[in-house]
Amino acid sequence: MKCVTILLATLSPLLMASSCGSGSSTTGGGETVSTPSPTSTTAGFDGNFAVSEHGSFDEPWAAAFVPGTDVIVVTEKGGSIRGMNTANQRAIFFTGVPQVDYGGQGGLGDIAFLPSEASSTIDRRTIYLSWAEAGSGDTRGAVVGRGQMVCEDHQSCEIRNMEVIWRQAPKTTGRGHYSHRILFSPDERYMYVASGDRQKLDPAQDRSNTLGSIVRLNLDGSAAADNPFGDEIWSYGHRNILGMDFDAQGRLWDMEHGPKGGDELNLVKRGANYGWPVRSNGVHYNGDNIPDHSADDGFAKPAISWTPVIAPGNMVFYRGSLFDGMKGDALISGLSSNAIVRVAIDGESAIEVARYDMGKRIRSVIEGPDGALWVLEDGSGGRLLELRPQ
Ligand SMILES: [Ca+2]
Ligand SMILES: [Ca+2]
Repeated sequence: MKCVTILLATLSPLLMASSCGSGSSTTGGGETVSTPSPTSTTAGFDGNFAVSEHGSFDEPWAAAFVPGTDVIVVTEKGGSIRGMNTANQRAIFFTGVPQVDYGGQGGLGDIAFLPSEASSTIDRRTIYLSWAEAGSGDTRGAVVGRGQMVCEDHQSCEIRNMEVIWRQAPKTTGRGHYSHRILFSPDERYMYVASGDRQKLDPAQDRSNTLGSIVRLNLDGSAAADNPFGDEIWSYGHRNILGMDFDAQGRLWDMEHGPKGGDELNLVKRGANYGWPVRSNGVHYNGDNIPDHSADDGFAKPAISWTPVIAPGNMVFYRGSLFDGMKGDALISGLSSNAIVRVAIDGESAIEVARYDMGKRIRSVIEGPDGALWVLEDGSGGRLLELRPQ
């Protein structure tokens, strides 16, 4: 296919891209039928990646590949789900998405599938979703639901029997800091759910609620039997956790928003208290001081923190080998930083080793089946990008 080089001025005046356009064929009746094909670029993002564009979404929030397949599924904050078979670019439409409380930072959130259900077709899978649920009065809170995804013809999928199996408690006013990230343990015995502080601060130090904590649950949403405090809580003193992943050693890490400054990457340990809102390497938005983490403050300290903030959208450890030397590094999507931030881990410490300027707020970065990176821009019209080595 002949590609035409164009200048994508909206991304960066220096970003040269080539548009391969759509292929076309002529039917027997003489009409031209377009077949979708991604737009490819020959260079981009500081020359680090070959970039292909796969359409745009309405406020995309999270993405996941259906295990064992080339199908990527994307949640949109307003309460819809759209998929695409990355092998042939075919769109997959979803019905049966639960009603969500949309507004502020809330709406439809995370999506997760069980790796143990991997198979070559997507016919029927367990699907986990998180979303903001309205409560009584002017309150709301995050929930996690579990249902079945039934795909009859590989072009449309229905979510059936979606049942709420966990609720953040208590529901509160406001529409911020839900967190509601879902992560299965590597052995798939447990489900970790990030429960943000709902912008209420002090509840993060109060273990009588689940705000500002990471909870560890069985796959049916009940509290795991051997949690440190005999309830759902695994760790606490968190603020707004938007990234969680296990590293190759099976250690849990979280990436959370600080206030004005003080974004944190934490190695998450059983029963540990991460200090919010007593300690933060940032300050309150009004400039009021918050003492920084210190060696003797009694709280678990971040492996690395950022001021100014990167404003994480999510975080994954790179497991593949497509990108030379990247295996084991954490990749963090950056909202206000318009970047993908790459962090190397050394024992229990971490260091930023690269920052890839993407020119837009980046909501999510995940790894595809063959090690390519799949990136969602933030907001209305946020594009799905596929990044490969140059
Ligand atoms: Ca902290
Ligand atoms: Ca501080």
